[in-house]
Amino acid sequence: METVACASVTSFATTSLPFSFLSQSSIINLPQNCHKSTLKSRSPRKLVTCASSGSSSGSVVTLLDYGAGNVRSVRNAIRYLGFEIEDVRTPKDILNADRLIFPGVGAFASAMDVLTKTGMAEALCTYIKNGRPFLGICLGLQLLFESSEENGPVNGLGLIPGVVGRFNSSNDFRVPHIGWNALQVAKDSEILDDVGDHHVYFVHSYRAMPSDDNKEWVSSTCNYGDDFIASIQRGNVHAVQFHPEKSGDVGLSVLRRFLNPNSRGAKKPTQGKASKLAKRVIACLDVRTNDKGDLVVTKGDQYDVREHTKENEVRNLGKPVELAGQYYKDRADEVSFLNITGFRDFPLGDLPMLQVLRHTSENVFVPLTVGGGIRDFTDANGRYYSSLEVASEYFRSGADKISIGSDAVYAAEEYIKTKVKTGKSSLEQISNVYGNQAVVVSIDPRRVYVKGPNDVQFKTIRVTKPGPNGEEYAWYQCTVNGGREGRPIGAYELAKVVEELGAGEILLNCIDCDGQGKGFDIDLIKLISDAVCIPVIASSGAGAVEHFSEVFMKTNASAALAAGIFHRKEVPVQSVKAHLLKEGIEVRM
Ligand code: 1PR
Repeated sequence: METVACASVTSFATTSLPFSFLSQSSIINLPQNCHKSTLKSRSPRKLVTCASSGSSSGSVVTLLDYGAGNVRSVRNAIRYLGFEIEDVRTPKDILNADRLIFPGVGAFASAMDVLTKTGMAEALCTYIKNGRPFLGICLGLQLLFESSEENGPVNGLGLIPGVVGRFNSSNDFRVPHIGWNALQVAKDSEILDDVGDHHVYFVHSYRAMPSDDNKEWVSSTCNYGDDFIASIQRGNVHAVQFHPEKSGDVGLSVLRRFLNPNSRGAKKPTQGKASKLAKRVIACLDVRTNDKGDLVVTKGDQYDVREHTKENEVRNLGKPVELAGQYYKDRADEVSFLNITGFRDFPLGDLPMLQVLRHTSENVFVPLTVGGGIRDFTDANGRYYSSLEVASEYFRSGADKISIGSDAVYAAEEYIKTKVKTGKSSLEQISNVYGNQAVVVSIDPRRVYVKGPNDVQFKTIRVTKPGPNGEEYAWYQCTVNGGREGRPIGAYELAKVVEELGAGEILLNCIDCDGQGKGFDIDLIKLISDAVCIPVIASSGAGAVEHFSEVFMKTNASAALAAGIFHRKEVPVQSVKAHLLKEGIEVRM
């Protein structure tokens, strides 16, 4: 049994004197006034302390989920590690926790609002000042600081000096910062012992910066344009900007070391060589119901997913949950599910797809994206569902990002016509509530050759390989409904507009290349990845490991996605990564 010293502390944030609190292992001084970052004095204030024997329920962890978004992944990871979860319902539950995890989700201002109104903010401050075992994740780290510029300035809990600011998207650094990056460990913090030189998964647009005022807190930094704070630790109080629950086995070990300090084993020897943001390799599962009614992973040739046989059945390449689990083991950096008939079937009626997400997220600890059918919908009974409700259900079922196809095309067309941001499109609504890092726009363009650059009103490019009639130019026409209908908008125009409307990432397919195995459409990927400041995922056409190095060397793509070669087991994810590493392209191993 652990012995916990608890401190009864007088009110928070009213005087400018700093005070101290006792933790299990140390006395920590904190600035008492949350808004005075200039405080330098560290003279300890008298505390009334009482010894208590705590942590009788060793396998229970208290989770602070204030209902703003998806914390399913954190729950799944905790359960996977063999711990039970007790949810915080009242501020008292925080004060009584033996071990508290706070996976902050959503926007800074709304989180602070909820915490303040419910009395949780005060309880959190008391809990943390008492040095009780705490792990904040992502926004759960940022909220500990004095304030944030996100839709602000907005005051935070004020426990750590510093302001949370937005990444600067100049200097070629794409915002949001999405992907697997390296840590520079500043001080021994047992929960990071297995991270070593491995990559961990980040997804955020705001970050806290290290300074003289907060250096006692900083346990690691990460470089993305600037050095920002990747984790903090003082005594039992930990917080991480990255997502341990999405960082594969390394991330699970961070959680394990926090949850079970008594079993912290020896530091594992460092094997990785992480130094910067890695290029991502993504496995994509196109999912649909086949003619027998089973949900299967399928794969098309230029979006045609039917076998060319007498039966003309839907090609069946396996079961979604099994394949996703396999790709996780193979070290895919993300897994995407595209519900390819979502445009005609209402996804909330498509419960098997939600089940797929629920089951996958129980054992797959890398980011999961789901797309297909995200739009407003009125069912047969006249019940209206907003796209936000559809997306929320996907998030609740375990998705980390949702991907919008057809509906984003309609929204972009409308915006180009009216020049008015209504805030009502699915893209805007979901991005406003969940943040743009949670919204991918999937583009399904088809190459259209033209003779000259001015033959169409859309952006054309000089193609590397001329068209069938010797055409030297092409534009990329967006399609909807799984490539069935061409629209009067180009991929370039769409990409620019959806970035403005709140997309955090672009999944760039190409119908011409899909399933062909002849390589990515480098012309298209270069065009789009040079046009926007958000990350672009190159998709369609991978047939060999060399196609991955080609796309990363010749374009600014942040990730490359493939389907057919992985499903048919022609090229395993690991071989792609080994090849990229050999070519000097940093990947997560
Ligand atoms: O329009 O919001 O309902 O979303 C539908 C989603 O389903 C879109 O993301 C769209 O790309 C996808 N989709 C629709 N029909 C198909 C089809 O194949 N008939 N799949 C489809 C698109 C494209 C890729 C594929 C790569 C890599 N799949 O993601 O996985 O091309 O394949 P490869 O490596 O084998 O070449 P909405």
